[in-house]
Amino acid sequence: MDIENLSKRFKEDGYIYIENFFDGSLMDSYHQKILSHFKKDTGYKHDMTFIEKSDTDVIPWFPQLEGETIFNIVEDDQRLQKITEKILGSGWKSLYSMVMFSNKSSNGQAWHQDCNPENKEIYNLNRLVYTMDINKSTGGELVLIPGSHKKGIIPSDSFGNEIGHEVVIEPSKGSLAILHGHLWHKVLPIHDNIRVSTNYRCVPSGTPDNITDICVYRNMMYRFSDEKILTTRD
Ligand SMILES: O=C(O)CCC(=O)C(=O)O
Ligand SMILES: [Fe+2]
Repeated sequence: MDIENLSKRFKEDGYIYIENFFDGSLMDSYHQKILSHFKKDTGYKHDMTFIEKSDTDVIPWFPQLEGETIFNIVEDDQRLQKITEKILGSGWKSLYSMVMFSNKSSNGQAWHQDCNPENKEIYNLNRLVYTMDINKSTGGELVLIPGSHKKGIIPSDSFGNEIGHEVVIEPSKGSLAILHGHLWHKVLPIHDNIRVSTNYRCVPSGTPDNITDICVYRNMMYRFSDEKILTTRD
């Protein structure tokens, strides 16, 4: 693993994507845990206004907070820690792991930034782990605009559909995607299977823990903690 090159690419593009990073049988164990959790609990955790306005169809689950220790294995992976340290510098810290579950035929996630890009130095990192193959036939591909983490707030709807050069990623089982929290990204609609991804979020030293409380969409800024639309954008 060429850490220098990976971190250079991250600085330029705002993301890195590596296939076959994690062991397939570990991914299978994760996937089984995730499926059995959501068999019991597929109720929505977000309120309906959010789902409608944000066009985001995701049910979160925080397995480590519920004592699912198998999810520590990715967290403790030395290679992952090395890349993270290279990108974020010393003193970075993990926030939590969050599984994101989407039902079949659901909308995916609209264009967004995970946190407010107002201050370039204050951001979170998404470390996404894929426990299943996601591709054109399953739907749910990850779409992003390379370099957009340096471009400030994502254009509002009135700007039109072309907001930059899109890269479509079809994450395979065992792959790792690392995304800067200011990167413009979305998840395409899901076809006839469920979709799962697991996000090990972390932050540079000195970043507030609630950094991702405010999410930026093309039509609004939204605060999760009190389910409030902070600004409507047109
Ligand atoms: O599930 C994915 O592929 C990306 C989800 C996402 O937008 C995020 O974790 O910030
Ligand atoms: Fe995101």
